[in-house]
Amino acid sequence: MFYHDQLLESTPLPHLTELPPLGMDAASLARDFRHYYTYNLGRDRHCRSVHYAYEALSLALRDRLMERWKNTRYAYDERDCRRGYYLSLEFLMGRSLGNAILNLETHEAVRQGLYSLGLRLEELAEAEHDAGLGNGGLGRLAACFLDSCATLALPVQGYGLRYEYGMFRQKIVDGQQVEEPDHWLRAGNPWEIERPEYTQRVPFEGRSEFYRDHAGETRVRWVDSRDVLAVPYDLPIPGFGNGTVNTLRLWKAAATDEFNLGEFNAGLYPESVAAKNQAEHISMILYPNDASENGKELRLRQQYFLASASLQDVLARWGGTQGEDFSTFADKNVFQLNDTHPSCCVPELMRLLIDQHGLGWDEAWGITTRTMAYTNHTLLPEALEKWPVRLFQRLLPRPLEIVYEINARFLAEVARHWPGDTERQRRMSIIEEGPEPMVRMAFLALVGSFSVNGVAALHSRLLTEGLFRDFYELWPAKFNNKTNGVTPRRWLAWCNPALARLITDTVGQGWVADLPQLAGLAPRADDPEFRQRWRGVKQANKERLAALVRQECEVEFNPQALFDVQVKRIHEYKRQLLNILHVIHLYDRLKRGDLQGWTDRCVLIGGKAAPGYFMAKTIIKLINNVAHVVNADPEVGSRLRVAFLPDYRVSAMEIIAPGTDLSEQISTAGKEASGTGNMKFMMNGAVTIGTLDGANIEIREEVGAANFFLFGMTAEEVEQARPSYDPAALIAGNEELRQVMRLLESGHFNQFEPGIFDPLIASLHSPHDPWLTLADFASYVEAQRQAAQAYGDQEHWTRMSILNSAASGRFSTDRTMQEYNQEIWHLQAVPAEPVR
Ligand code: 26W
Repeated sequence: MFYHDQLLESTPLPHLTELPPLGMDAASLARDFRHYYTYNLGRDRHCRSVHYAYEALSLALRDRLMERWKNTRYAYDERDCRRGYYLSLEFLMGRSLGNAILNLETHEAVRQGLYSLGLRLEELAEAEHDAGLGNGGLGRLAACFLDSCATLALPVQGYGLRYEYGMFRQKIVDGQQVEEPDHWLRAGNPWEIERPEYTQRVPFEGRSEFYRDHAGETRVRWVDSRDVLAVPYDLPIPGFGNGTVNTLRLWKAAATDEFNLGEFNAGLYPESVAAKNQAEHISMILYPNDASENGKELRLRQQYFLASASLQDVLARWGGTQGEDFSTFADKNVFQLNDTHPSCCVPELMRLLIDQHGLGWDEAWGITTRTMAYTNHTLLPEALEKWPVRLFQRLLPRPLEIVYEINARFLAEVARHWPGDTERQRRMSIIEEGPEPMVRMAFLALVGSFSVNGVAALHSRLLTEGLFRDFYELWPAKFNNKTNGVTPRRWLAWCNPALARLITDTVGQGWVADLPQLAGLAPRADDPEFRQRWRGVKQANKERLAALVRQECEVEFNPQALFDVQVKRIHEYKRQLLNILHVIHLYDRLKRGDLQGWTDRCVLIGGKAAPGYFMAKTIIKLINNVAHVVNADPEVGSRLRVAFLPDYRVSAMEIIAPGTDLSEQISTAGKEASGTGNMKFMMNGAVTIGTLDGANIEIREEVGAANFFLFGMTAEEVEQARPSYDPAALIAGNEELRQVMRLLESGHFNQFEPGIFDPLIASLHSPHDPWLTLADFASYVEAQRQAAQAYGDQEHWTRMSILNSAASGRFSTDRTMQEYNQEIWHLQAVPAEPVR
């Protein structure tokens, strides 16, 4: 018998009775800490590594989560409730320790318990490695969603991949990005629980064949496949102060035993090890591409692996209680697809229901299209996933047959709706024809789902007008908007304790789970004494940020200056280049002695470039070179400082957002689906300088135009301007821009590296620049001038800062999740039995 089968043999333990609840007081926590430190980790007072102290505390807290986790599961099982599943190739969880402490509401007890042992929580928390299992916004959104679902006691489970290597670590060497592998599991992960007894088997390759079943029916089976095992690792997802602990289940790929044995028996030892390696590669690395799809075979393997393992897991649980009766399956389950990445779920659920469970096509299709819902996160054409049919055929022969059948039936519907419109059929086909036919994953997700949503109002509207227009005409009721949010637990209560305290002193503590209560701060914006306290908190947070910049960048930021921050993935559409052009303009002003209305400013830019994205890497190099020149210039002094923060990640943002004055959200209108960093900054009292793009529009509506620095063209204006975009004329017509371009082109920032910025310069000059960078330069500089002036009046600025926090209530993922639930999922909240 094989290892995993053995684990499935069930041996119930009827005599295993409940244990008494664990103490939440400082003494109990300290006792358990010592227990783990001494017996489990085998360390003593001579051990110098803070890591083990972090681990001991994590294990002690995990025990507390475990009790609640079990109660939550019991509550869901007893109620036999309808459940939701959030499927995502990315979960950017960051650190778990602080989150557990906050959501268990045990901060004070932990602090005291550690104090009795001579330890400081901050130091221990710093020892935790970020779980960087995501690229950027889409992955972090998934993490915030899980936090909110648990807080709302919604029975939602996450499904993802347990990448051995997460998002690469970014080093800056000579101003350039260098990537290093992020072996985040090296020191072990106290938050995960391996559950090999729920291992699933995922087929690849082989072929499909017809056969006759016992009843004489013709059926299809997938044969000669090379299977890979999916081993689940569960992470606890605690709700805030409500006793709920949900699950994030991450799959690790493992070779099957047979696979190994077959090769071993043939005497092919090295080959068998190689085969094992190949299987295990599937969950080895996170693809570090944000918004550009690169068509790698391994990526499709990852996607199918997640889809198949997760669906089999859900079906296995279903079978455990309902047997082969699927009549109520769609009433009890709903799957939310995080972008197209898990959209193999559509053909895979069909395959499992038809081939494995004997359902007919129509019944299976009814179930699939009543359980799948799809969220789109981008309009950029280069980010839309398409897989070559040939690759699909080789890797996933049986799912491809099902895709063909789905498409044939779908195109028949299109033909009925628009008789004779073959052009429309061609446009809408799931299979894109051409020399290399492709599977269009977005269309597959669209056809297979009952709900399709964008992530901000503008984005959702643009989807129905552009990319998905035909589908919108066919099925208008499928389309809806769900504006993103962020969790106020991590992004305010945890990361900004001083502000959290001030807010709680002012409006009470209810805001942590009901963010609109922050509106109670607004009247206090007119109170000078309150403004002073608010400013004091911001000042202390700026000092904390300045310390980070000093340590990571060796640049000195003066906390009296305006902290102007842009942190996000580096991409041309996000226009970090526009930001740096403004910095060059400020530098030019200082050199010319133009100090009229000057405000001292510290500019911080951070973010990772996809390793293969040459332009993004060149932008990083330019930022670093400009920083170098500006910071070294004695004529500039402390009036202007520029730094590029290496290795931007979740835990860095926890220091950055609280210490920021001005939040840069400057994408070309119509390109940023939503943005979520914009919301974190707003919550922490930063004022936004931004375009009418993504959720910026809604942020400005909430806070009012007077408390937002708006600039640039609208999405409509961008599309209108495109054909006649004339950068040469813009440069000729603007003395400040001319001067900036002159400095850049003179090689002032690359004296010993001739020509390195030519590609950036050329893109700025190109009438075909897709991001119309120079079109918004003049209005950007004007908005920046207004921001500088506003900052000069500290009372006025503080008022704006307070009003931004006060108006951020809508941007909690609690609201977002309530909307998903009311309009898409229709789940009942199921509170867990409290532990006492
Ligand atoms: C296939 C490779 C790939 C990888 C990532 C394609 C596309 C992506 C996404 C564009 C990544 C992403 O993070 N999108 C962001 O999603 C956020 C959450 O909805 C939004 O706030 C951002 O605007 C959007 O860029």
